[in-house]
Amino acid sequence: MVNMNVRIAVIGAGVMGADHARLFADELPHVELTTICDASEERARSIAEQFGVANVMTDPVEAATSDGIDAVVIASPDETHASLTIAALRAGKHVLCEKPLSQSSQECIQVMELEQKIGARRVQLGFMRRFDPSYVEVRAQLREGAIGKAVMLHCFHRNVTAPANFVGQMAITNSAPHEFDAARYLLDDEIVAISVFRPDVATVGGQAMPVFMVLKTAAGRLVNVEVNNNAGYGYDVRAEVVGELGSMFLRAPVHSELHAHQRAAELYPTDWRPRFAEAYRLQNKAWIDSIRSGQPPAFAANAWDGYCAARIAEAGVTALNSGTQEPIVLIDKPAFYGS
Ligand code: ISE
Repeated sequence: MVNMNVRIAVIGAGVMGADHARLFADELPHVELTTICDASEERARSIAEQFGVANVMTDPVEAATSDGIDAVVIASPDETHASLTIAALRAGKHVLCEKPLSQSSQECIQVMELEQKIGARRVQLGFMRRFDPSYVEVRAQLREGAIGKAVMLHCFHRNVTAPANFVGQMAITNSAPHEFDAARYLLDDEIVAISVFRPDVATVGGQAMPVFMVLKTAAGRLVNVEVNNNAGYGYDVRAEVVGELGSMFLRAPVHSELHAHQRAAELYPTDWRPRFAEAYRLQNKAWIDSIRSGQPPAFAANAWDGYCAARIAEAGVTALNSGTQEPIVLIDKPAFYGS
């Protein structure tokens, strides 16, 4: 479909669904945003009106399989991602699925099996950080040997407040998968074990208390990940890779600096959209380009990456409950997903 517009349905009209709709309607060429679907017709209609979209639907399976679309963005609640991906694949659609692909690695295997049966890579996963200029640059520098062999990675991931539906383990199953994928992507290494700790003194956050994870990689690197969904002060994601010859920090874009009352300050966004605005734009552009060209984007996350993140999260939940280090055993990587 090299010369054609890609006809898209967005499923889920929450924060991310609305942002995807905006990107496809206002920022990206070669797209026809035809449908917005949400369980709440009112919410779907409001996004559709905002971006001039013709169809409003409330049944996600109908939206994912409808004749009038080529591709579907799945931004509905986490537990619906895999089944909607499967429905869309069976109907011959391309899929951009928000993370996680599933909270069950078994379901990710079902998606991979179906994709292999179809014989074409049709699923891109919304690990948008792979497109973020800071992650791209750090990865490139690492590969060029700028800091020698990478031995440790420190990550932290903070939200202002956890959404009301957040329970304790969602720090691991919903937020941390970004870190799991970023670690695999930056280090080019698989995660083989995880331990999860919680600070006993923390009192803010109720069920959604901070978690502190230590991951081991196949090559013997160490990665620590703090997820704190009630940090209060702003959306703040950072990382430092420590190599044998130096270290590299990821940097968030800074657009201004406030000077007042004898202080200088940088402003924090209230959620991830401003921090990763360029990453989302580049991710969605790469997805459209890949559908039009028939070539999967070079470093986008695929169903295998979704499976790996789900396995790590599953092991993380077990480790949280057991208090012991949990091994992460993966199935053999299908040749279909490259080496
Ligand atoms: C949310 O679902 C996201 O995907 C954000 O990128 C992440 O930072 C946040 O922690 C998640 O809850």
